[in-house]
Amino acid sequence: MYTYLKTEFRENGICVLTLSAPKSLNALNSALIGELDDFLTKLDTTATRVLILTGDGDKSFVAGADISEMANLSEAEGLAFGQRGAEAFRKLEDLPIPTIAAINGFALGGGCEIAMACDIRYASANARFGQPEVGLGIIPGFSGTYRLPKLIGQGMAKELIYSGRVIKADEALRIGLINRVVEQEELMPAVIALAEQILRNAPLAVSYAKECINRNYDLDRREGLALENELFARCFTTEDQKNGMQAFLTKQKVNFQGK
Ligand code: CO8
Repeated sequence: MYTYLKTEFRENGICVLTLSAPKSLNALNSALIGELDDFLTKLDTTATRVLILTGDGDKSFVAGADISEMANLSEAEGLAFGQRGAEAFRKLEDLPIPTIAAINGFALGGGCEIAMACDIRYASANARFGQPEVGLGIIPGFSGTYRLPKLIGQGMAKELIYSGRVIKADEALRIGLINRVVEQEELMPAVIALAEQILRNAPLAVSYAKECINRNYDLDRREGLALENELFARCFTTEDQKNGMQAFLTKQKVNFQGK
């Protein structure tokens, strides 16, 4: 159904979404971005409870936006291209389920930006990160100037964006851009293991926690604390809370239903 996306829906509620444009190291062309937007709009987040995003092959996660498509854009076309990507990434970030980027190689420019729109980032040891846009005469256009400083702080974000320096996975880990580094063959098993650990928890509680953290982008301290209070209280309307606490008190195992 899609040209640039491969989807694998597993029975346990994990979906692995692979971005696939192998001839350009999975660069984000506008058709791929359109497919991604369509996929995210239609994704059933009741059936799918964790989304894993990765790149095709063992060399590149996403090598950025497609430079051949951008080379001759006008200002209006640049605006439209940037908006399409940013909107798709915002949909990814706003999904009510956890998302994990399995970064299996280059994550440059738009590749680093799409990884940052995921909740959690695991990378293989061969992964490389950077925002090399200024070397092409542009700036990050898929929300990198917004998300990178939030993740790693302004000073480090400015250094990476102004210099365009490409960093290795161990440095990305050290500065907090990613959560974990493993060998390439261990990447998907490690990501799946994390997804399965998340799946053992109450789906609504996980979703409320994500909502609190994400909405803090837009809220001041008082509003952020009030939102947590509200969603914490809402947990007590769920069967999962009753079953989870009852199971603890009676030393039983719990099977959360997401209700
Ligand atoms: N776009 C298009 N094609 C690409 C891209 C890309 N981003 N990256 C790689 N390719 C292509 C190459 O042109 C090459 O094609 P061909 O075989 O036809 O010559 C093929 O993929 C393989 O690449 P290389 O031969 O270069 O492979 P290497 O192993 O030598 O190098 C690198 C790998 C280091 C990843 C190198 O390809 C590279 O530097 N790529 C570009 C990385 C980059 O600068 N990315 C940032 C792009 S800008 C961006 O993402 C901005 C996002 C916001 C846009 C908003 C727009 C308004």
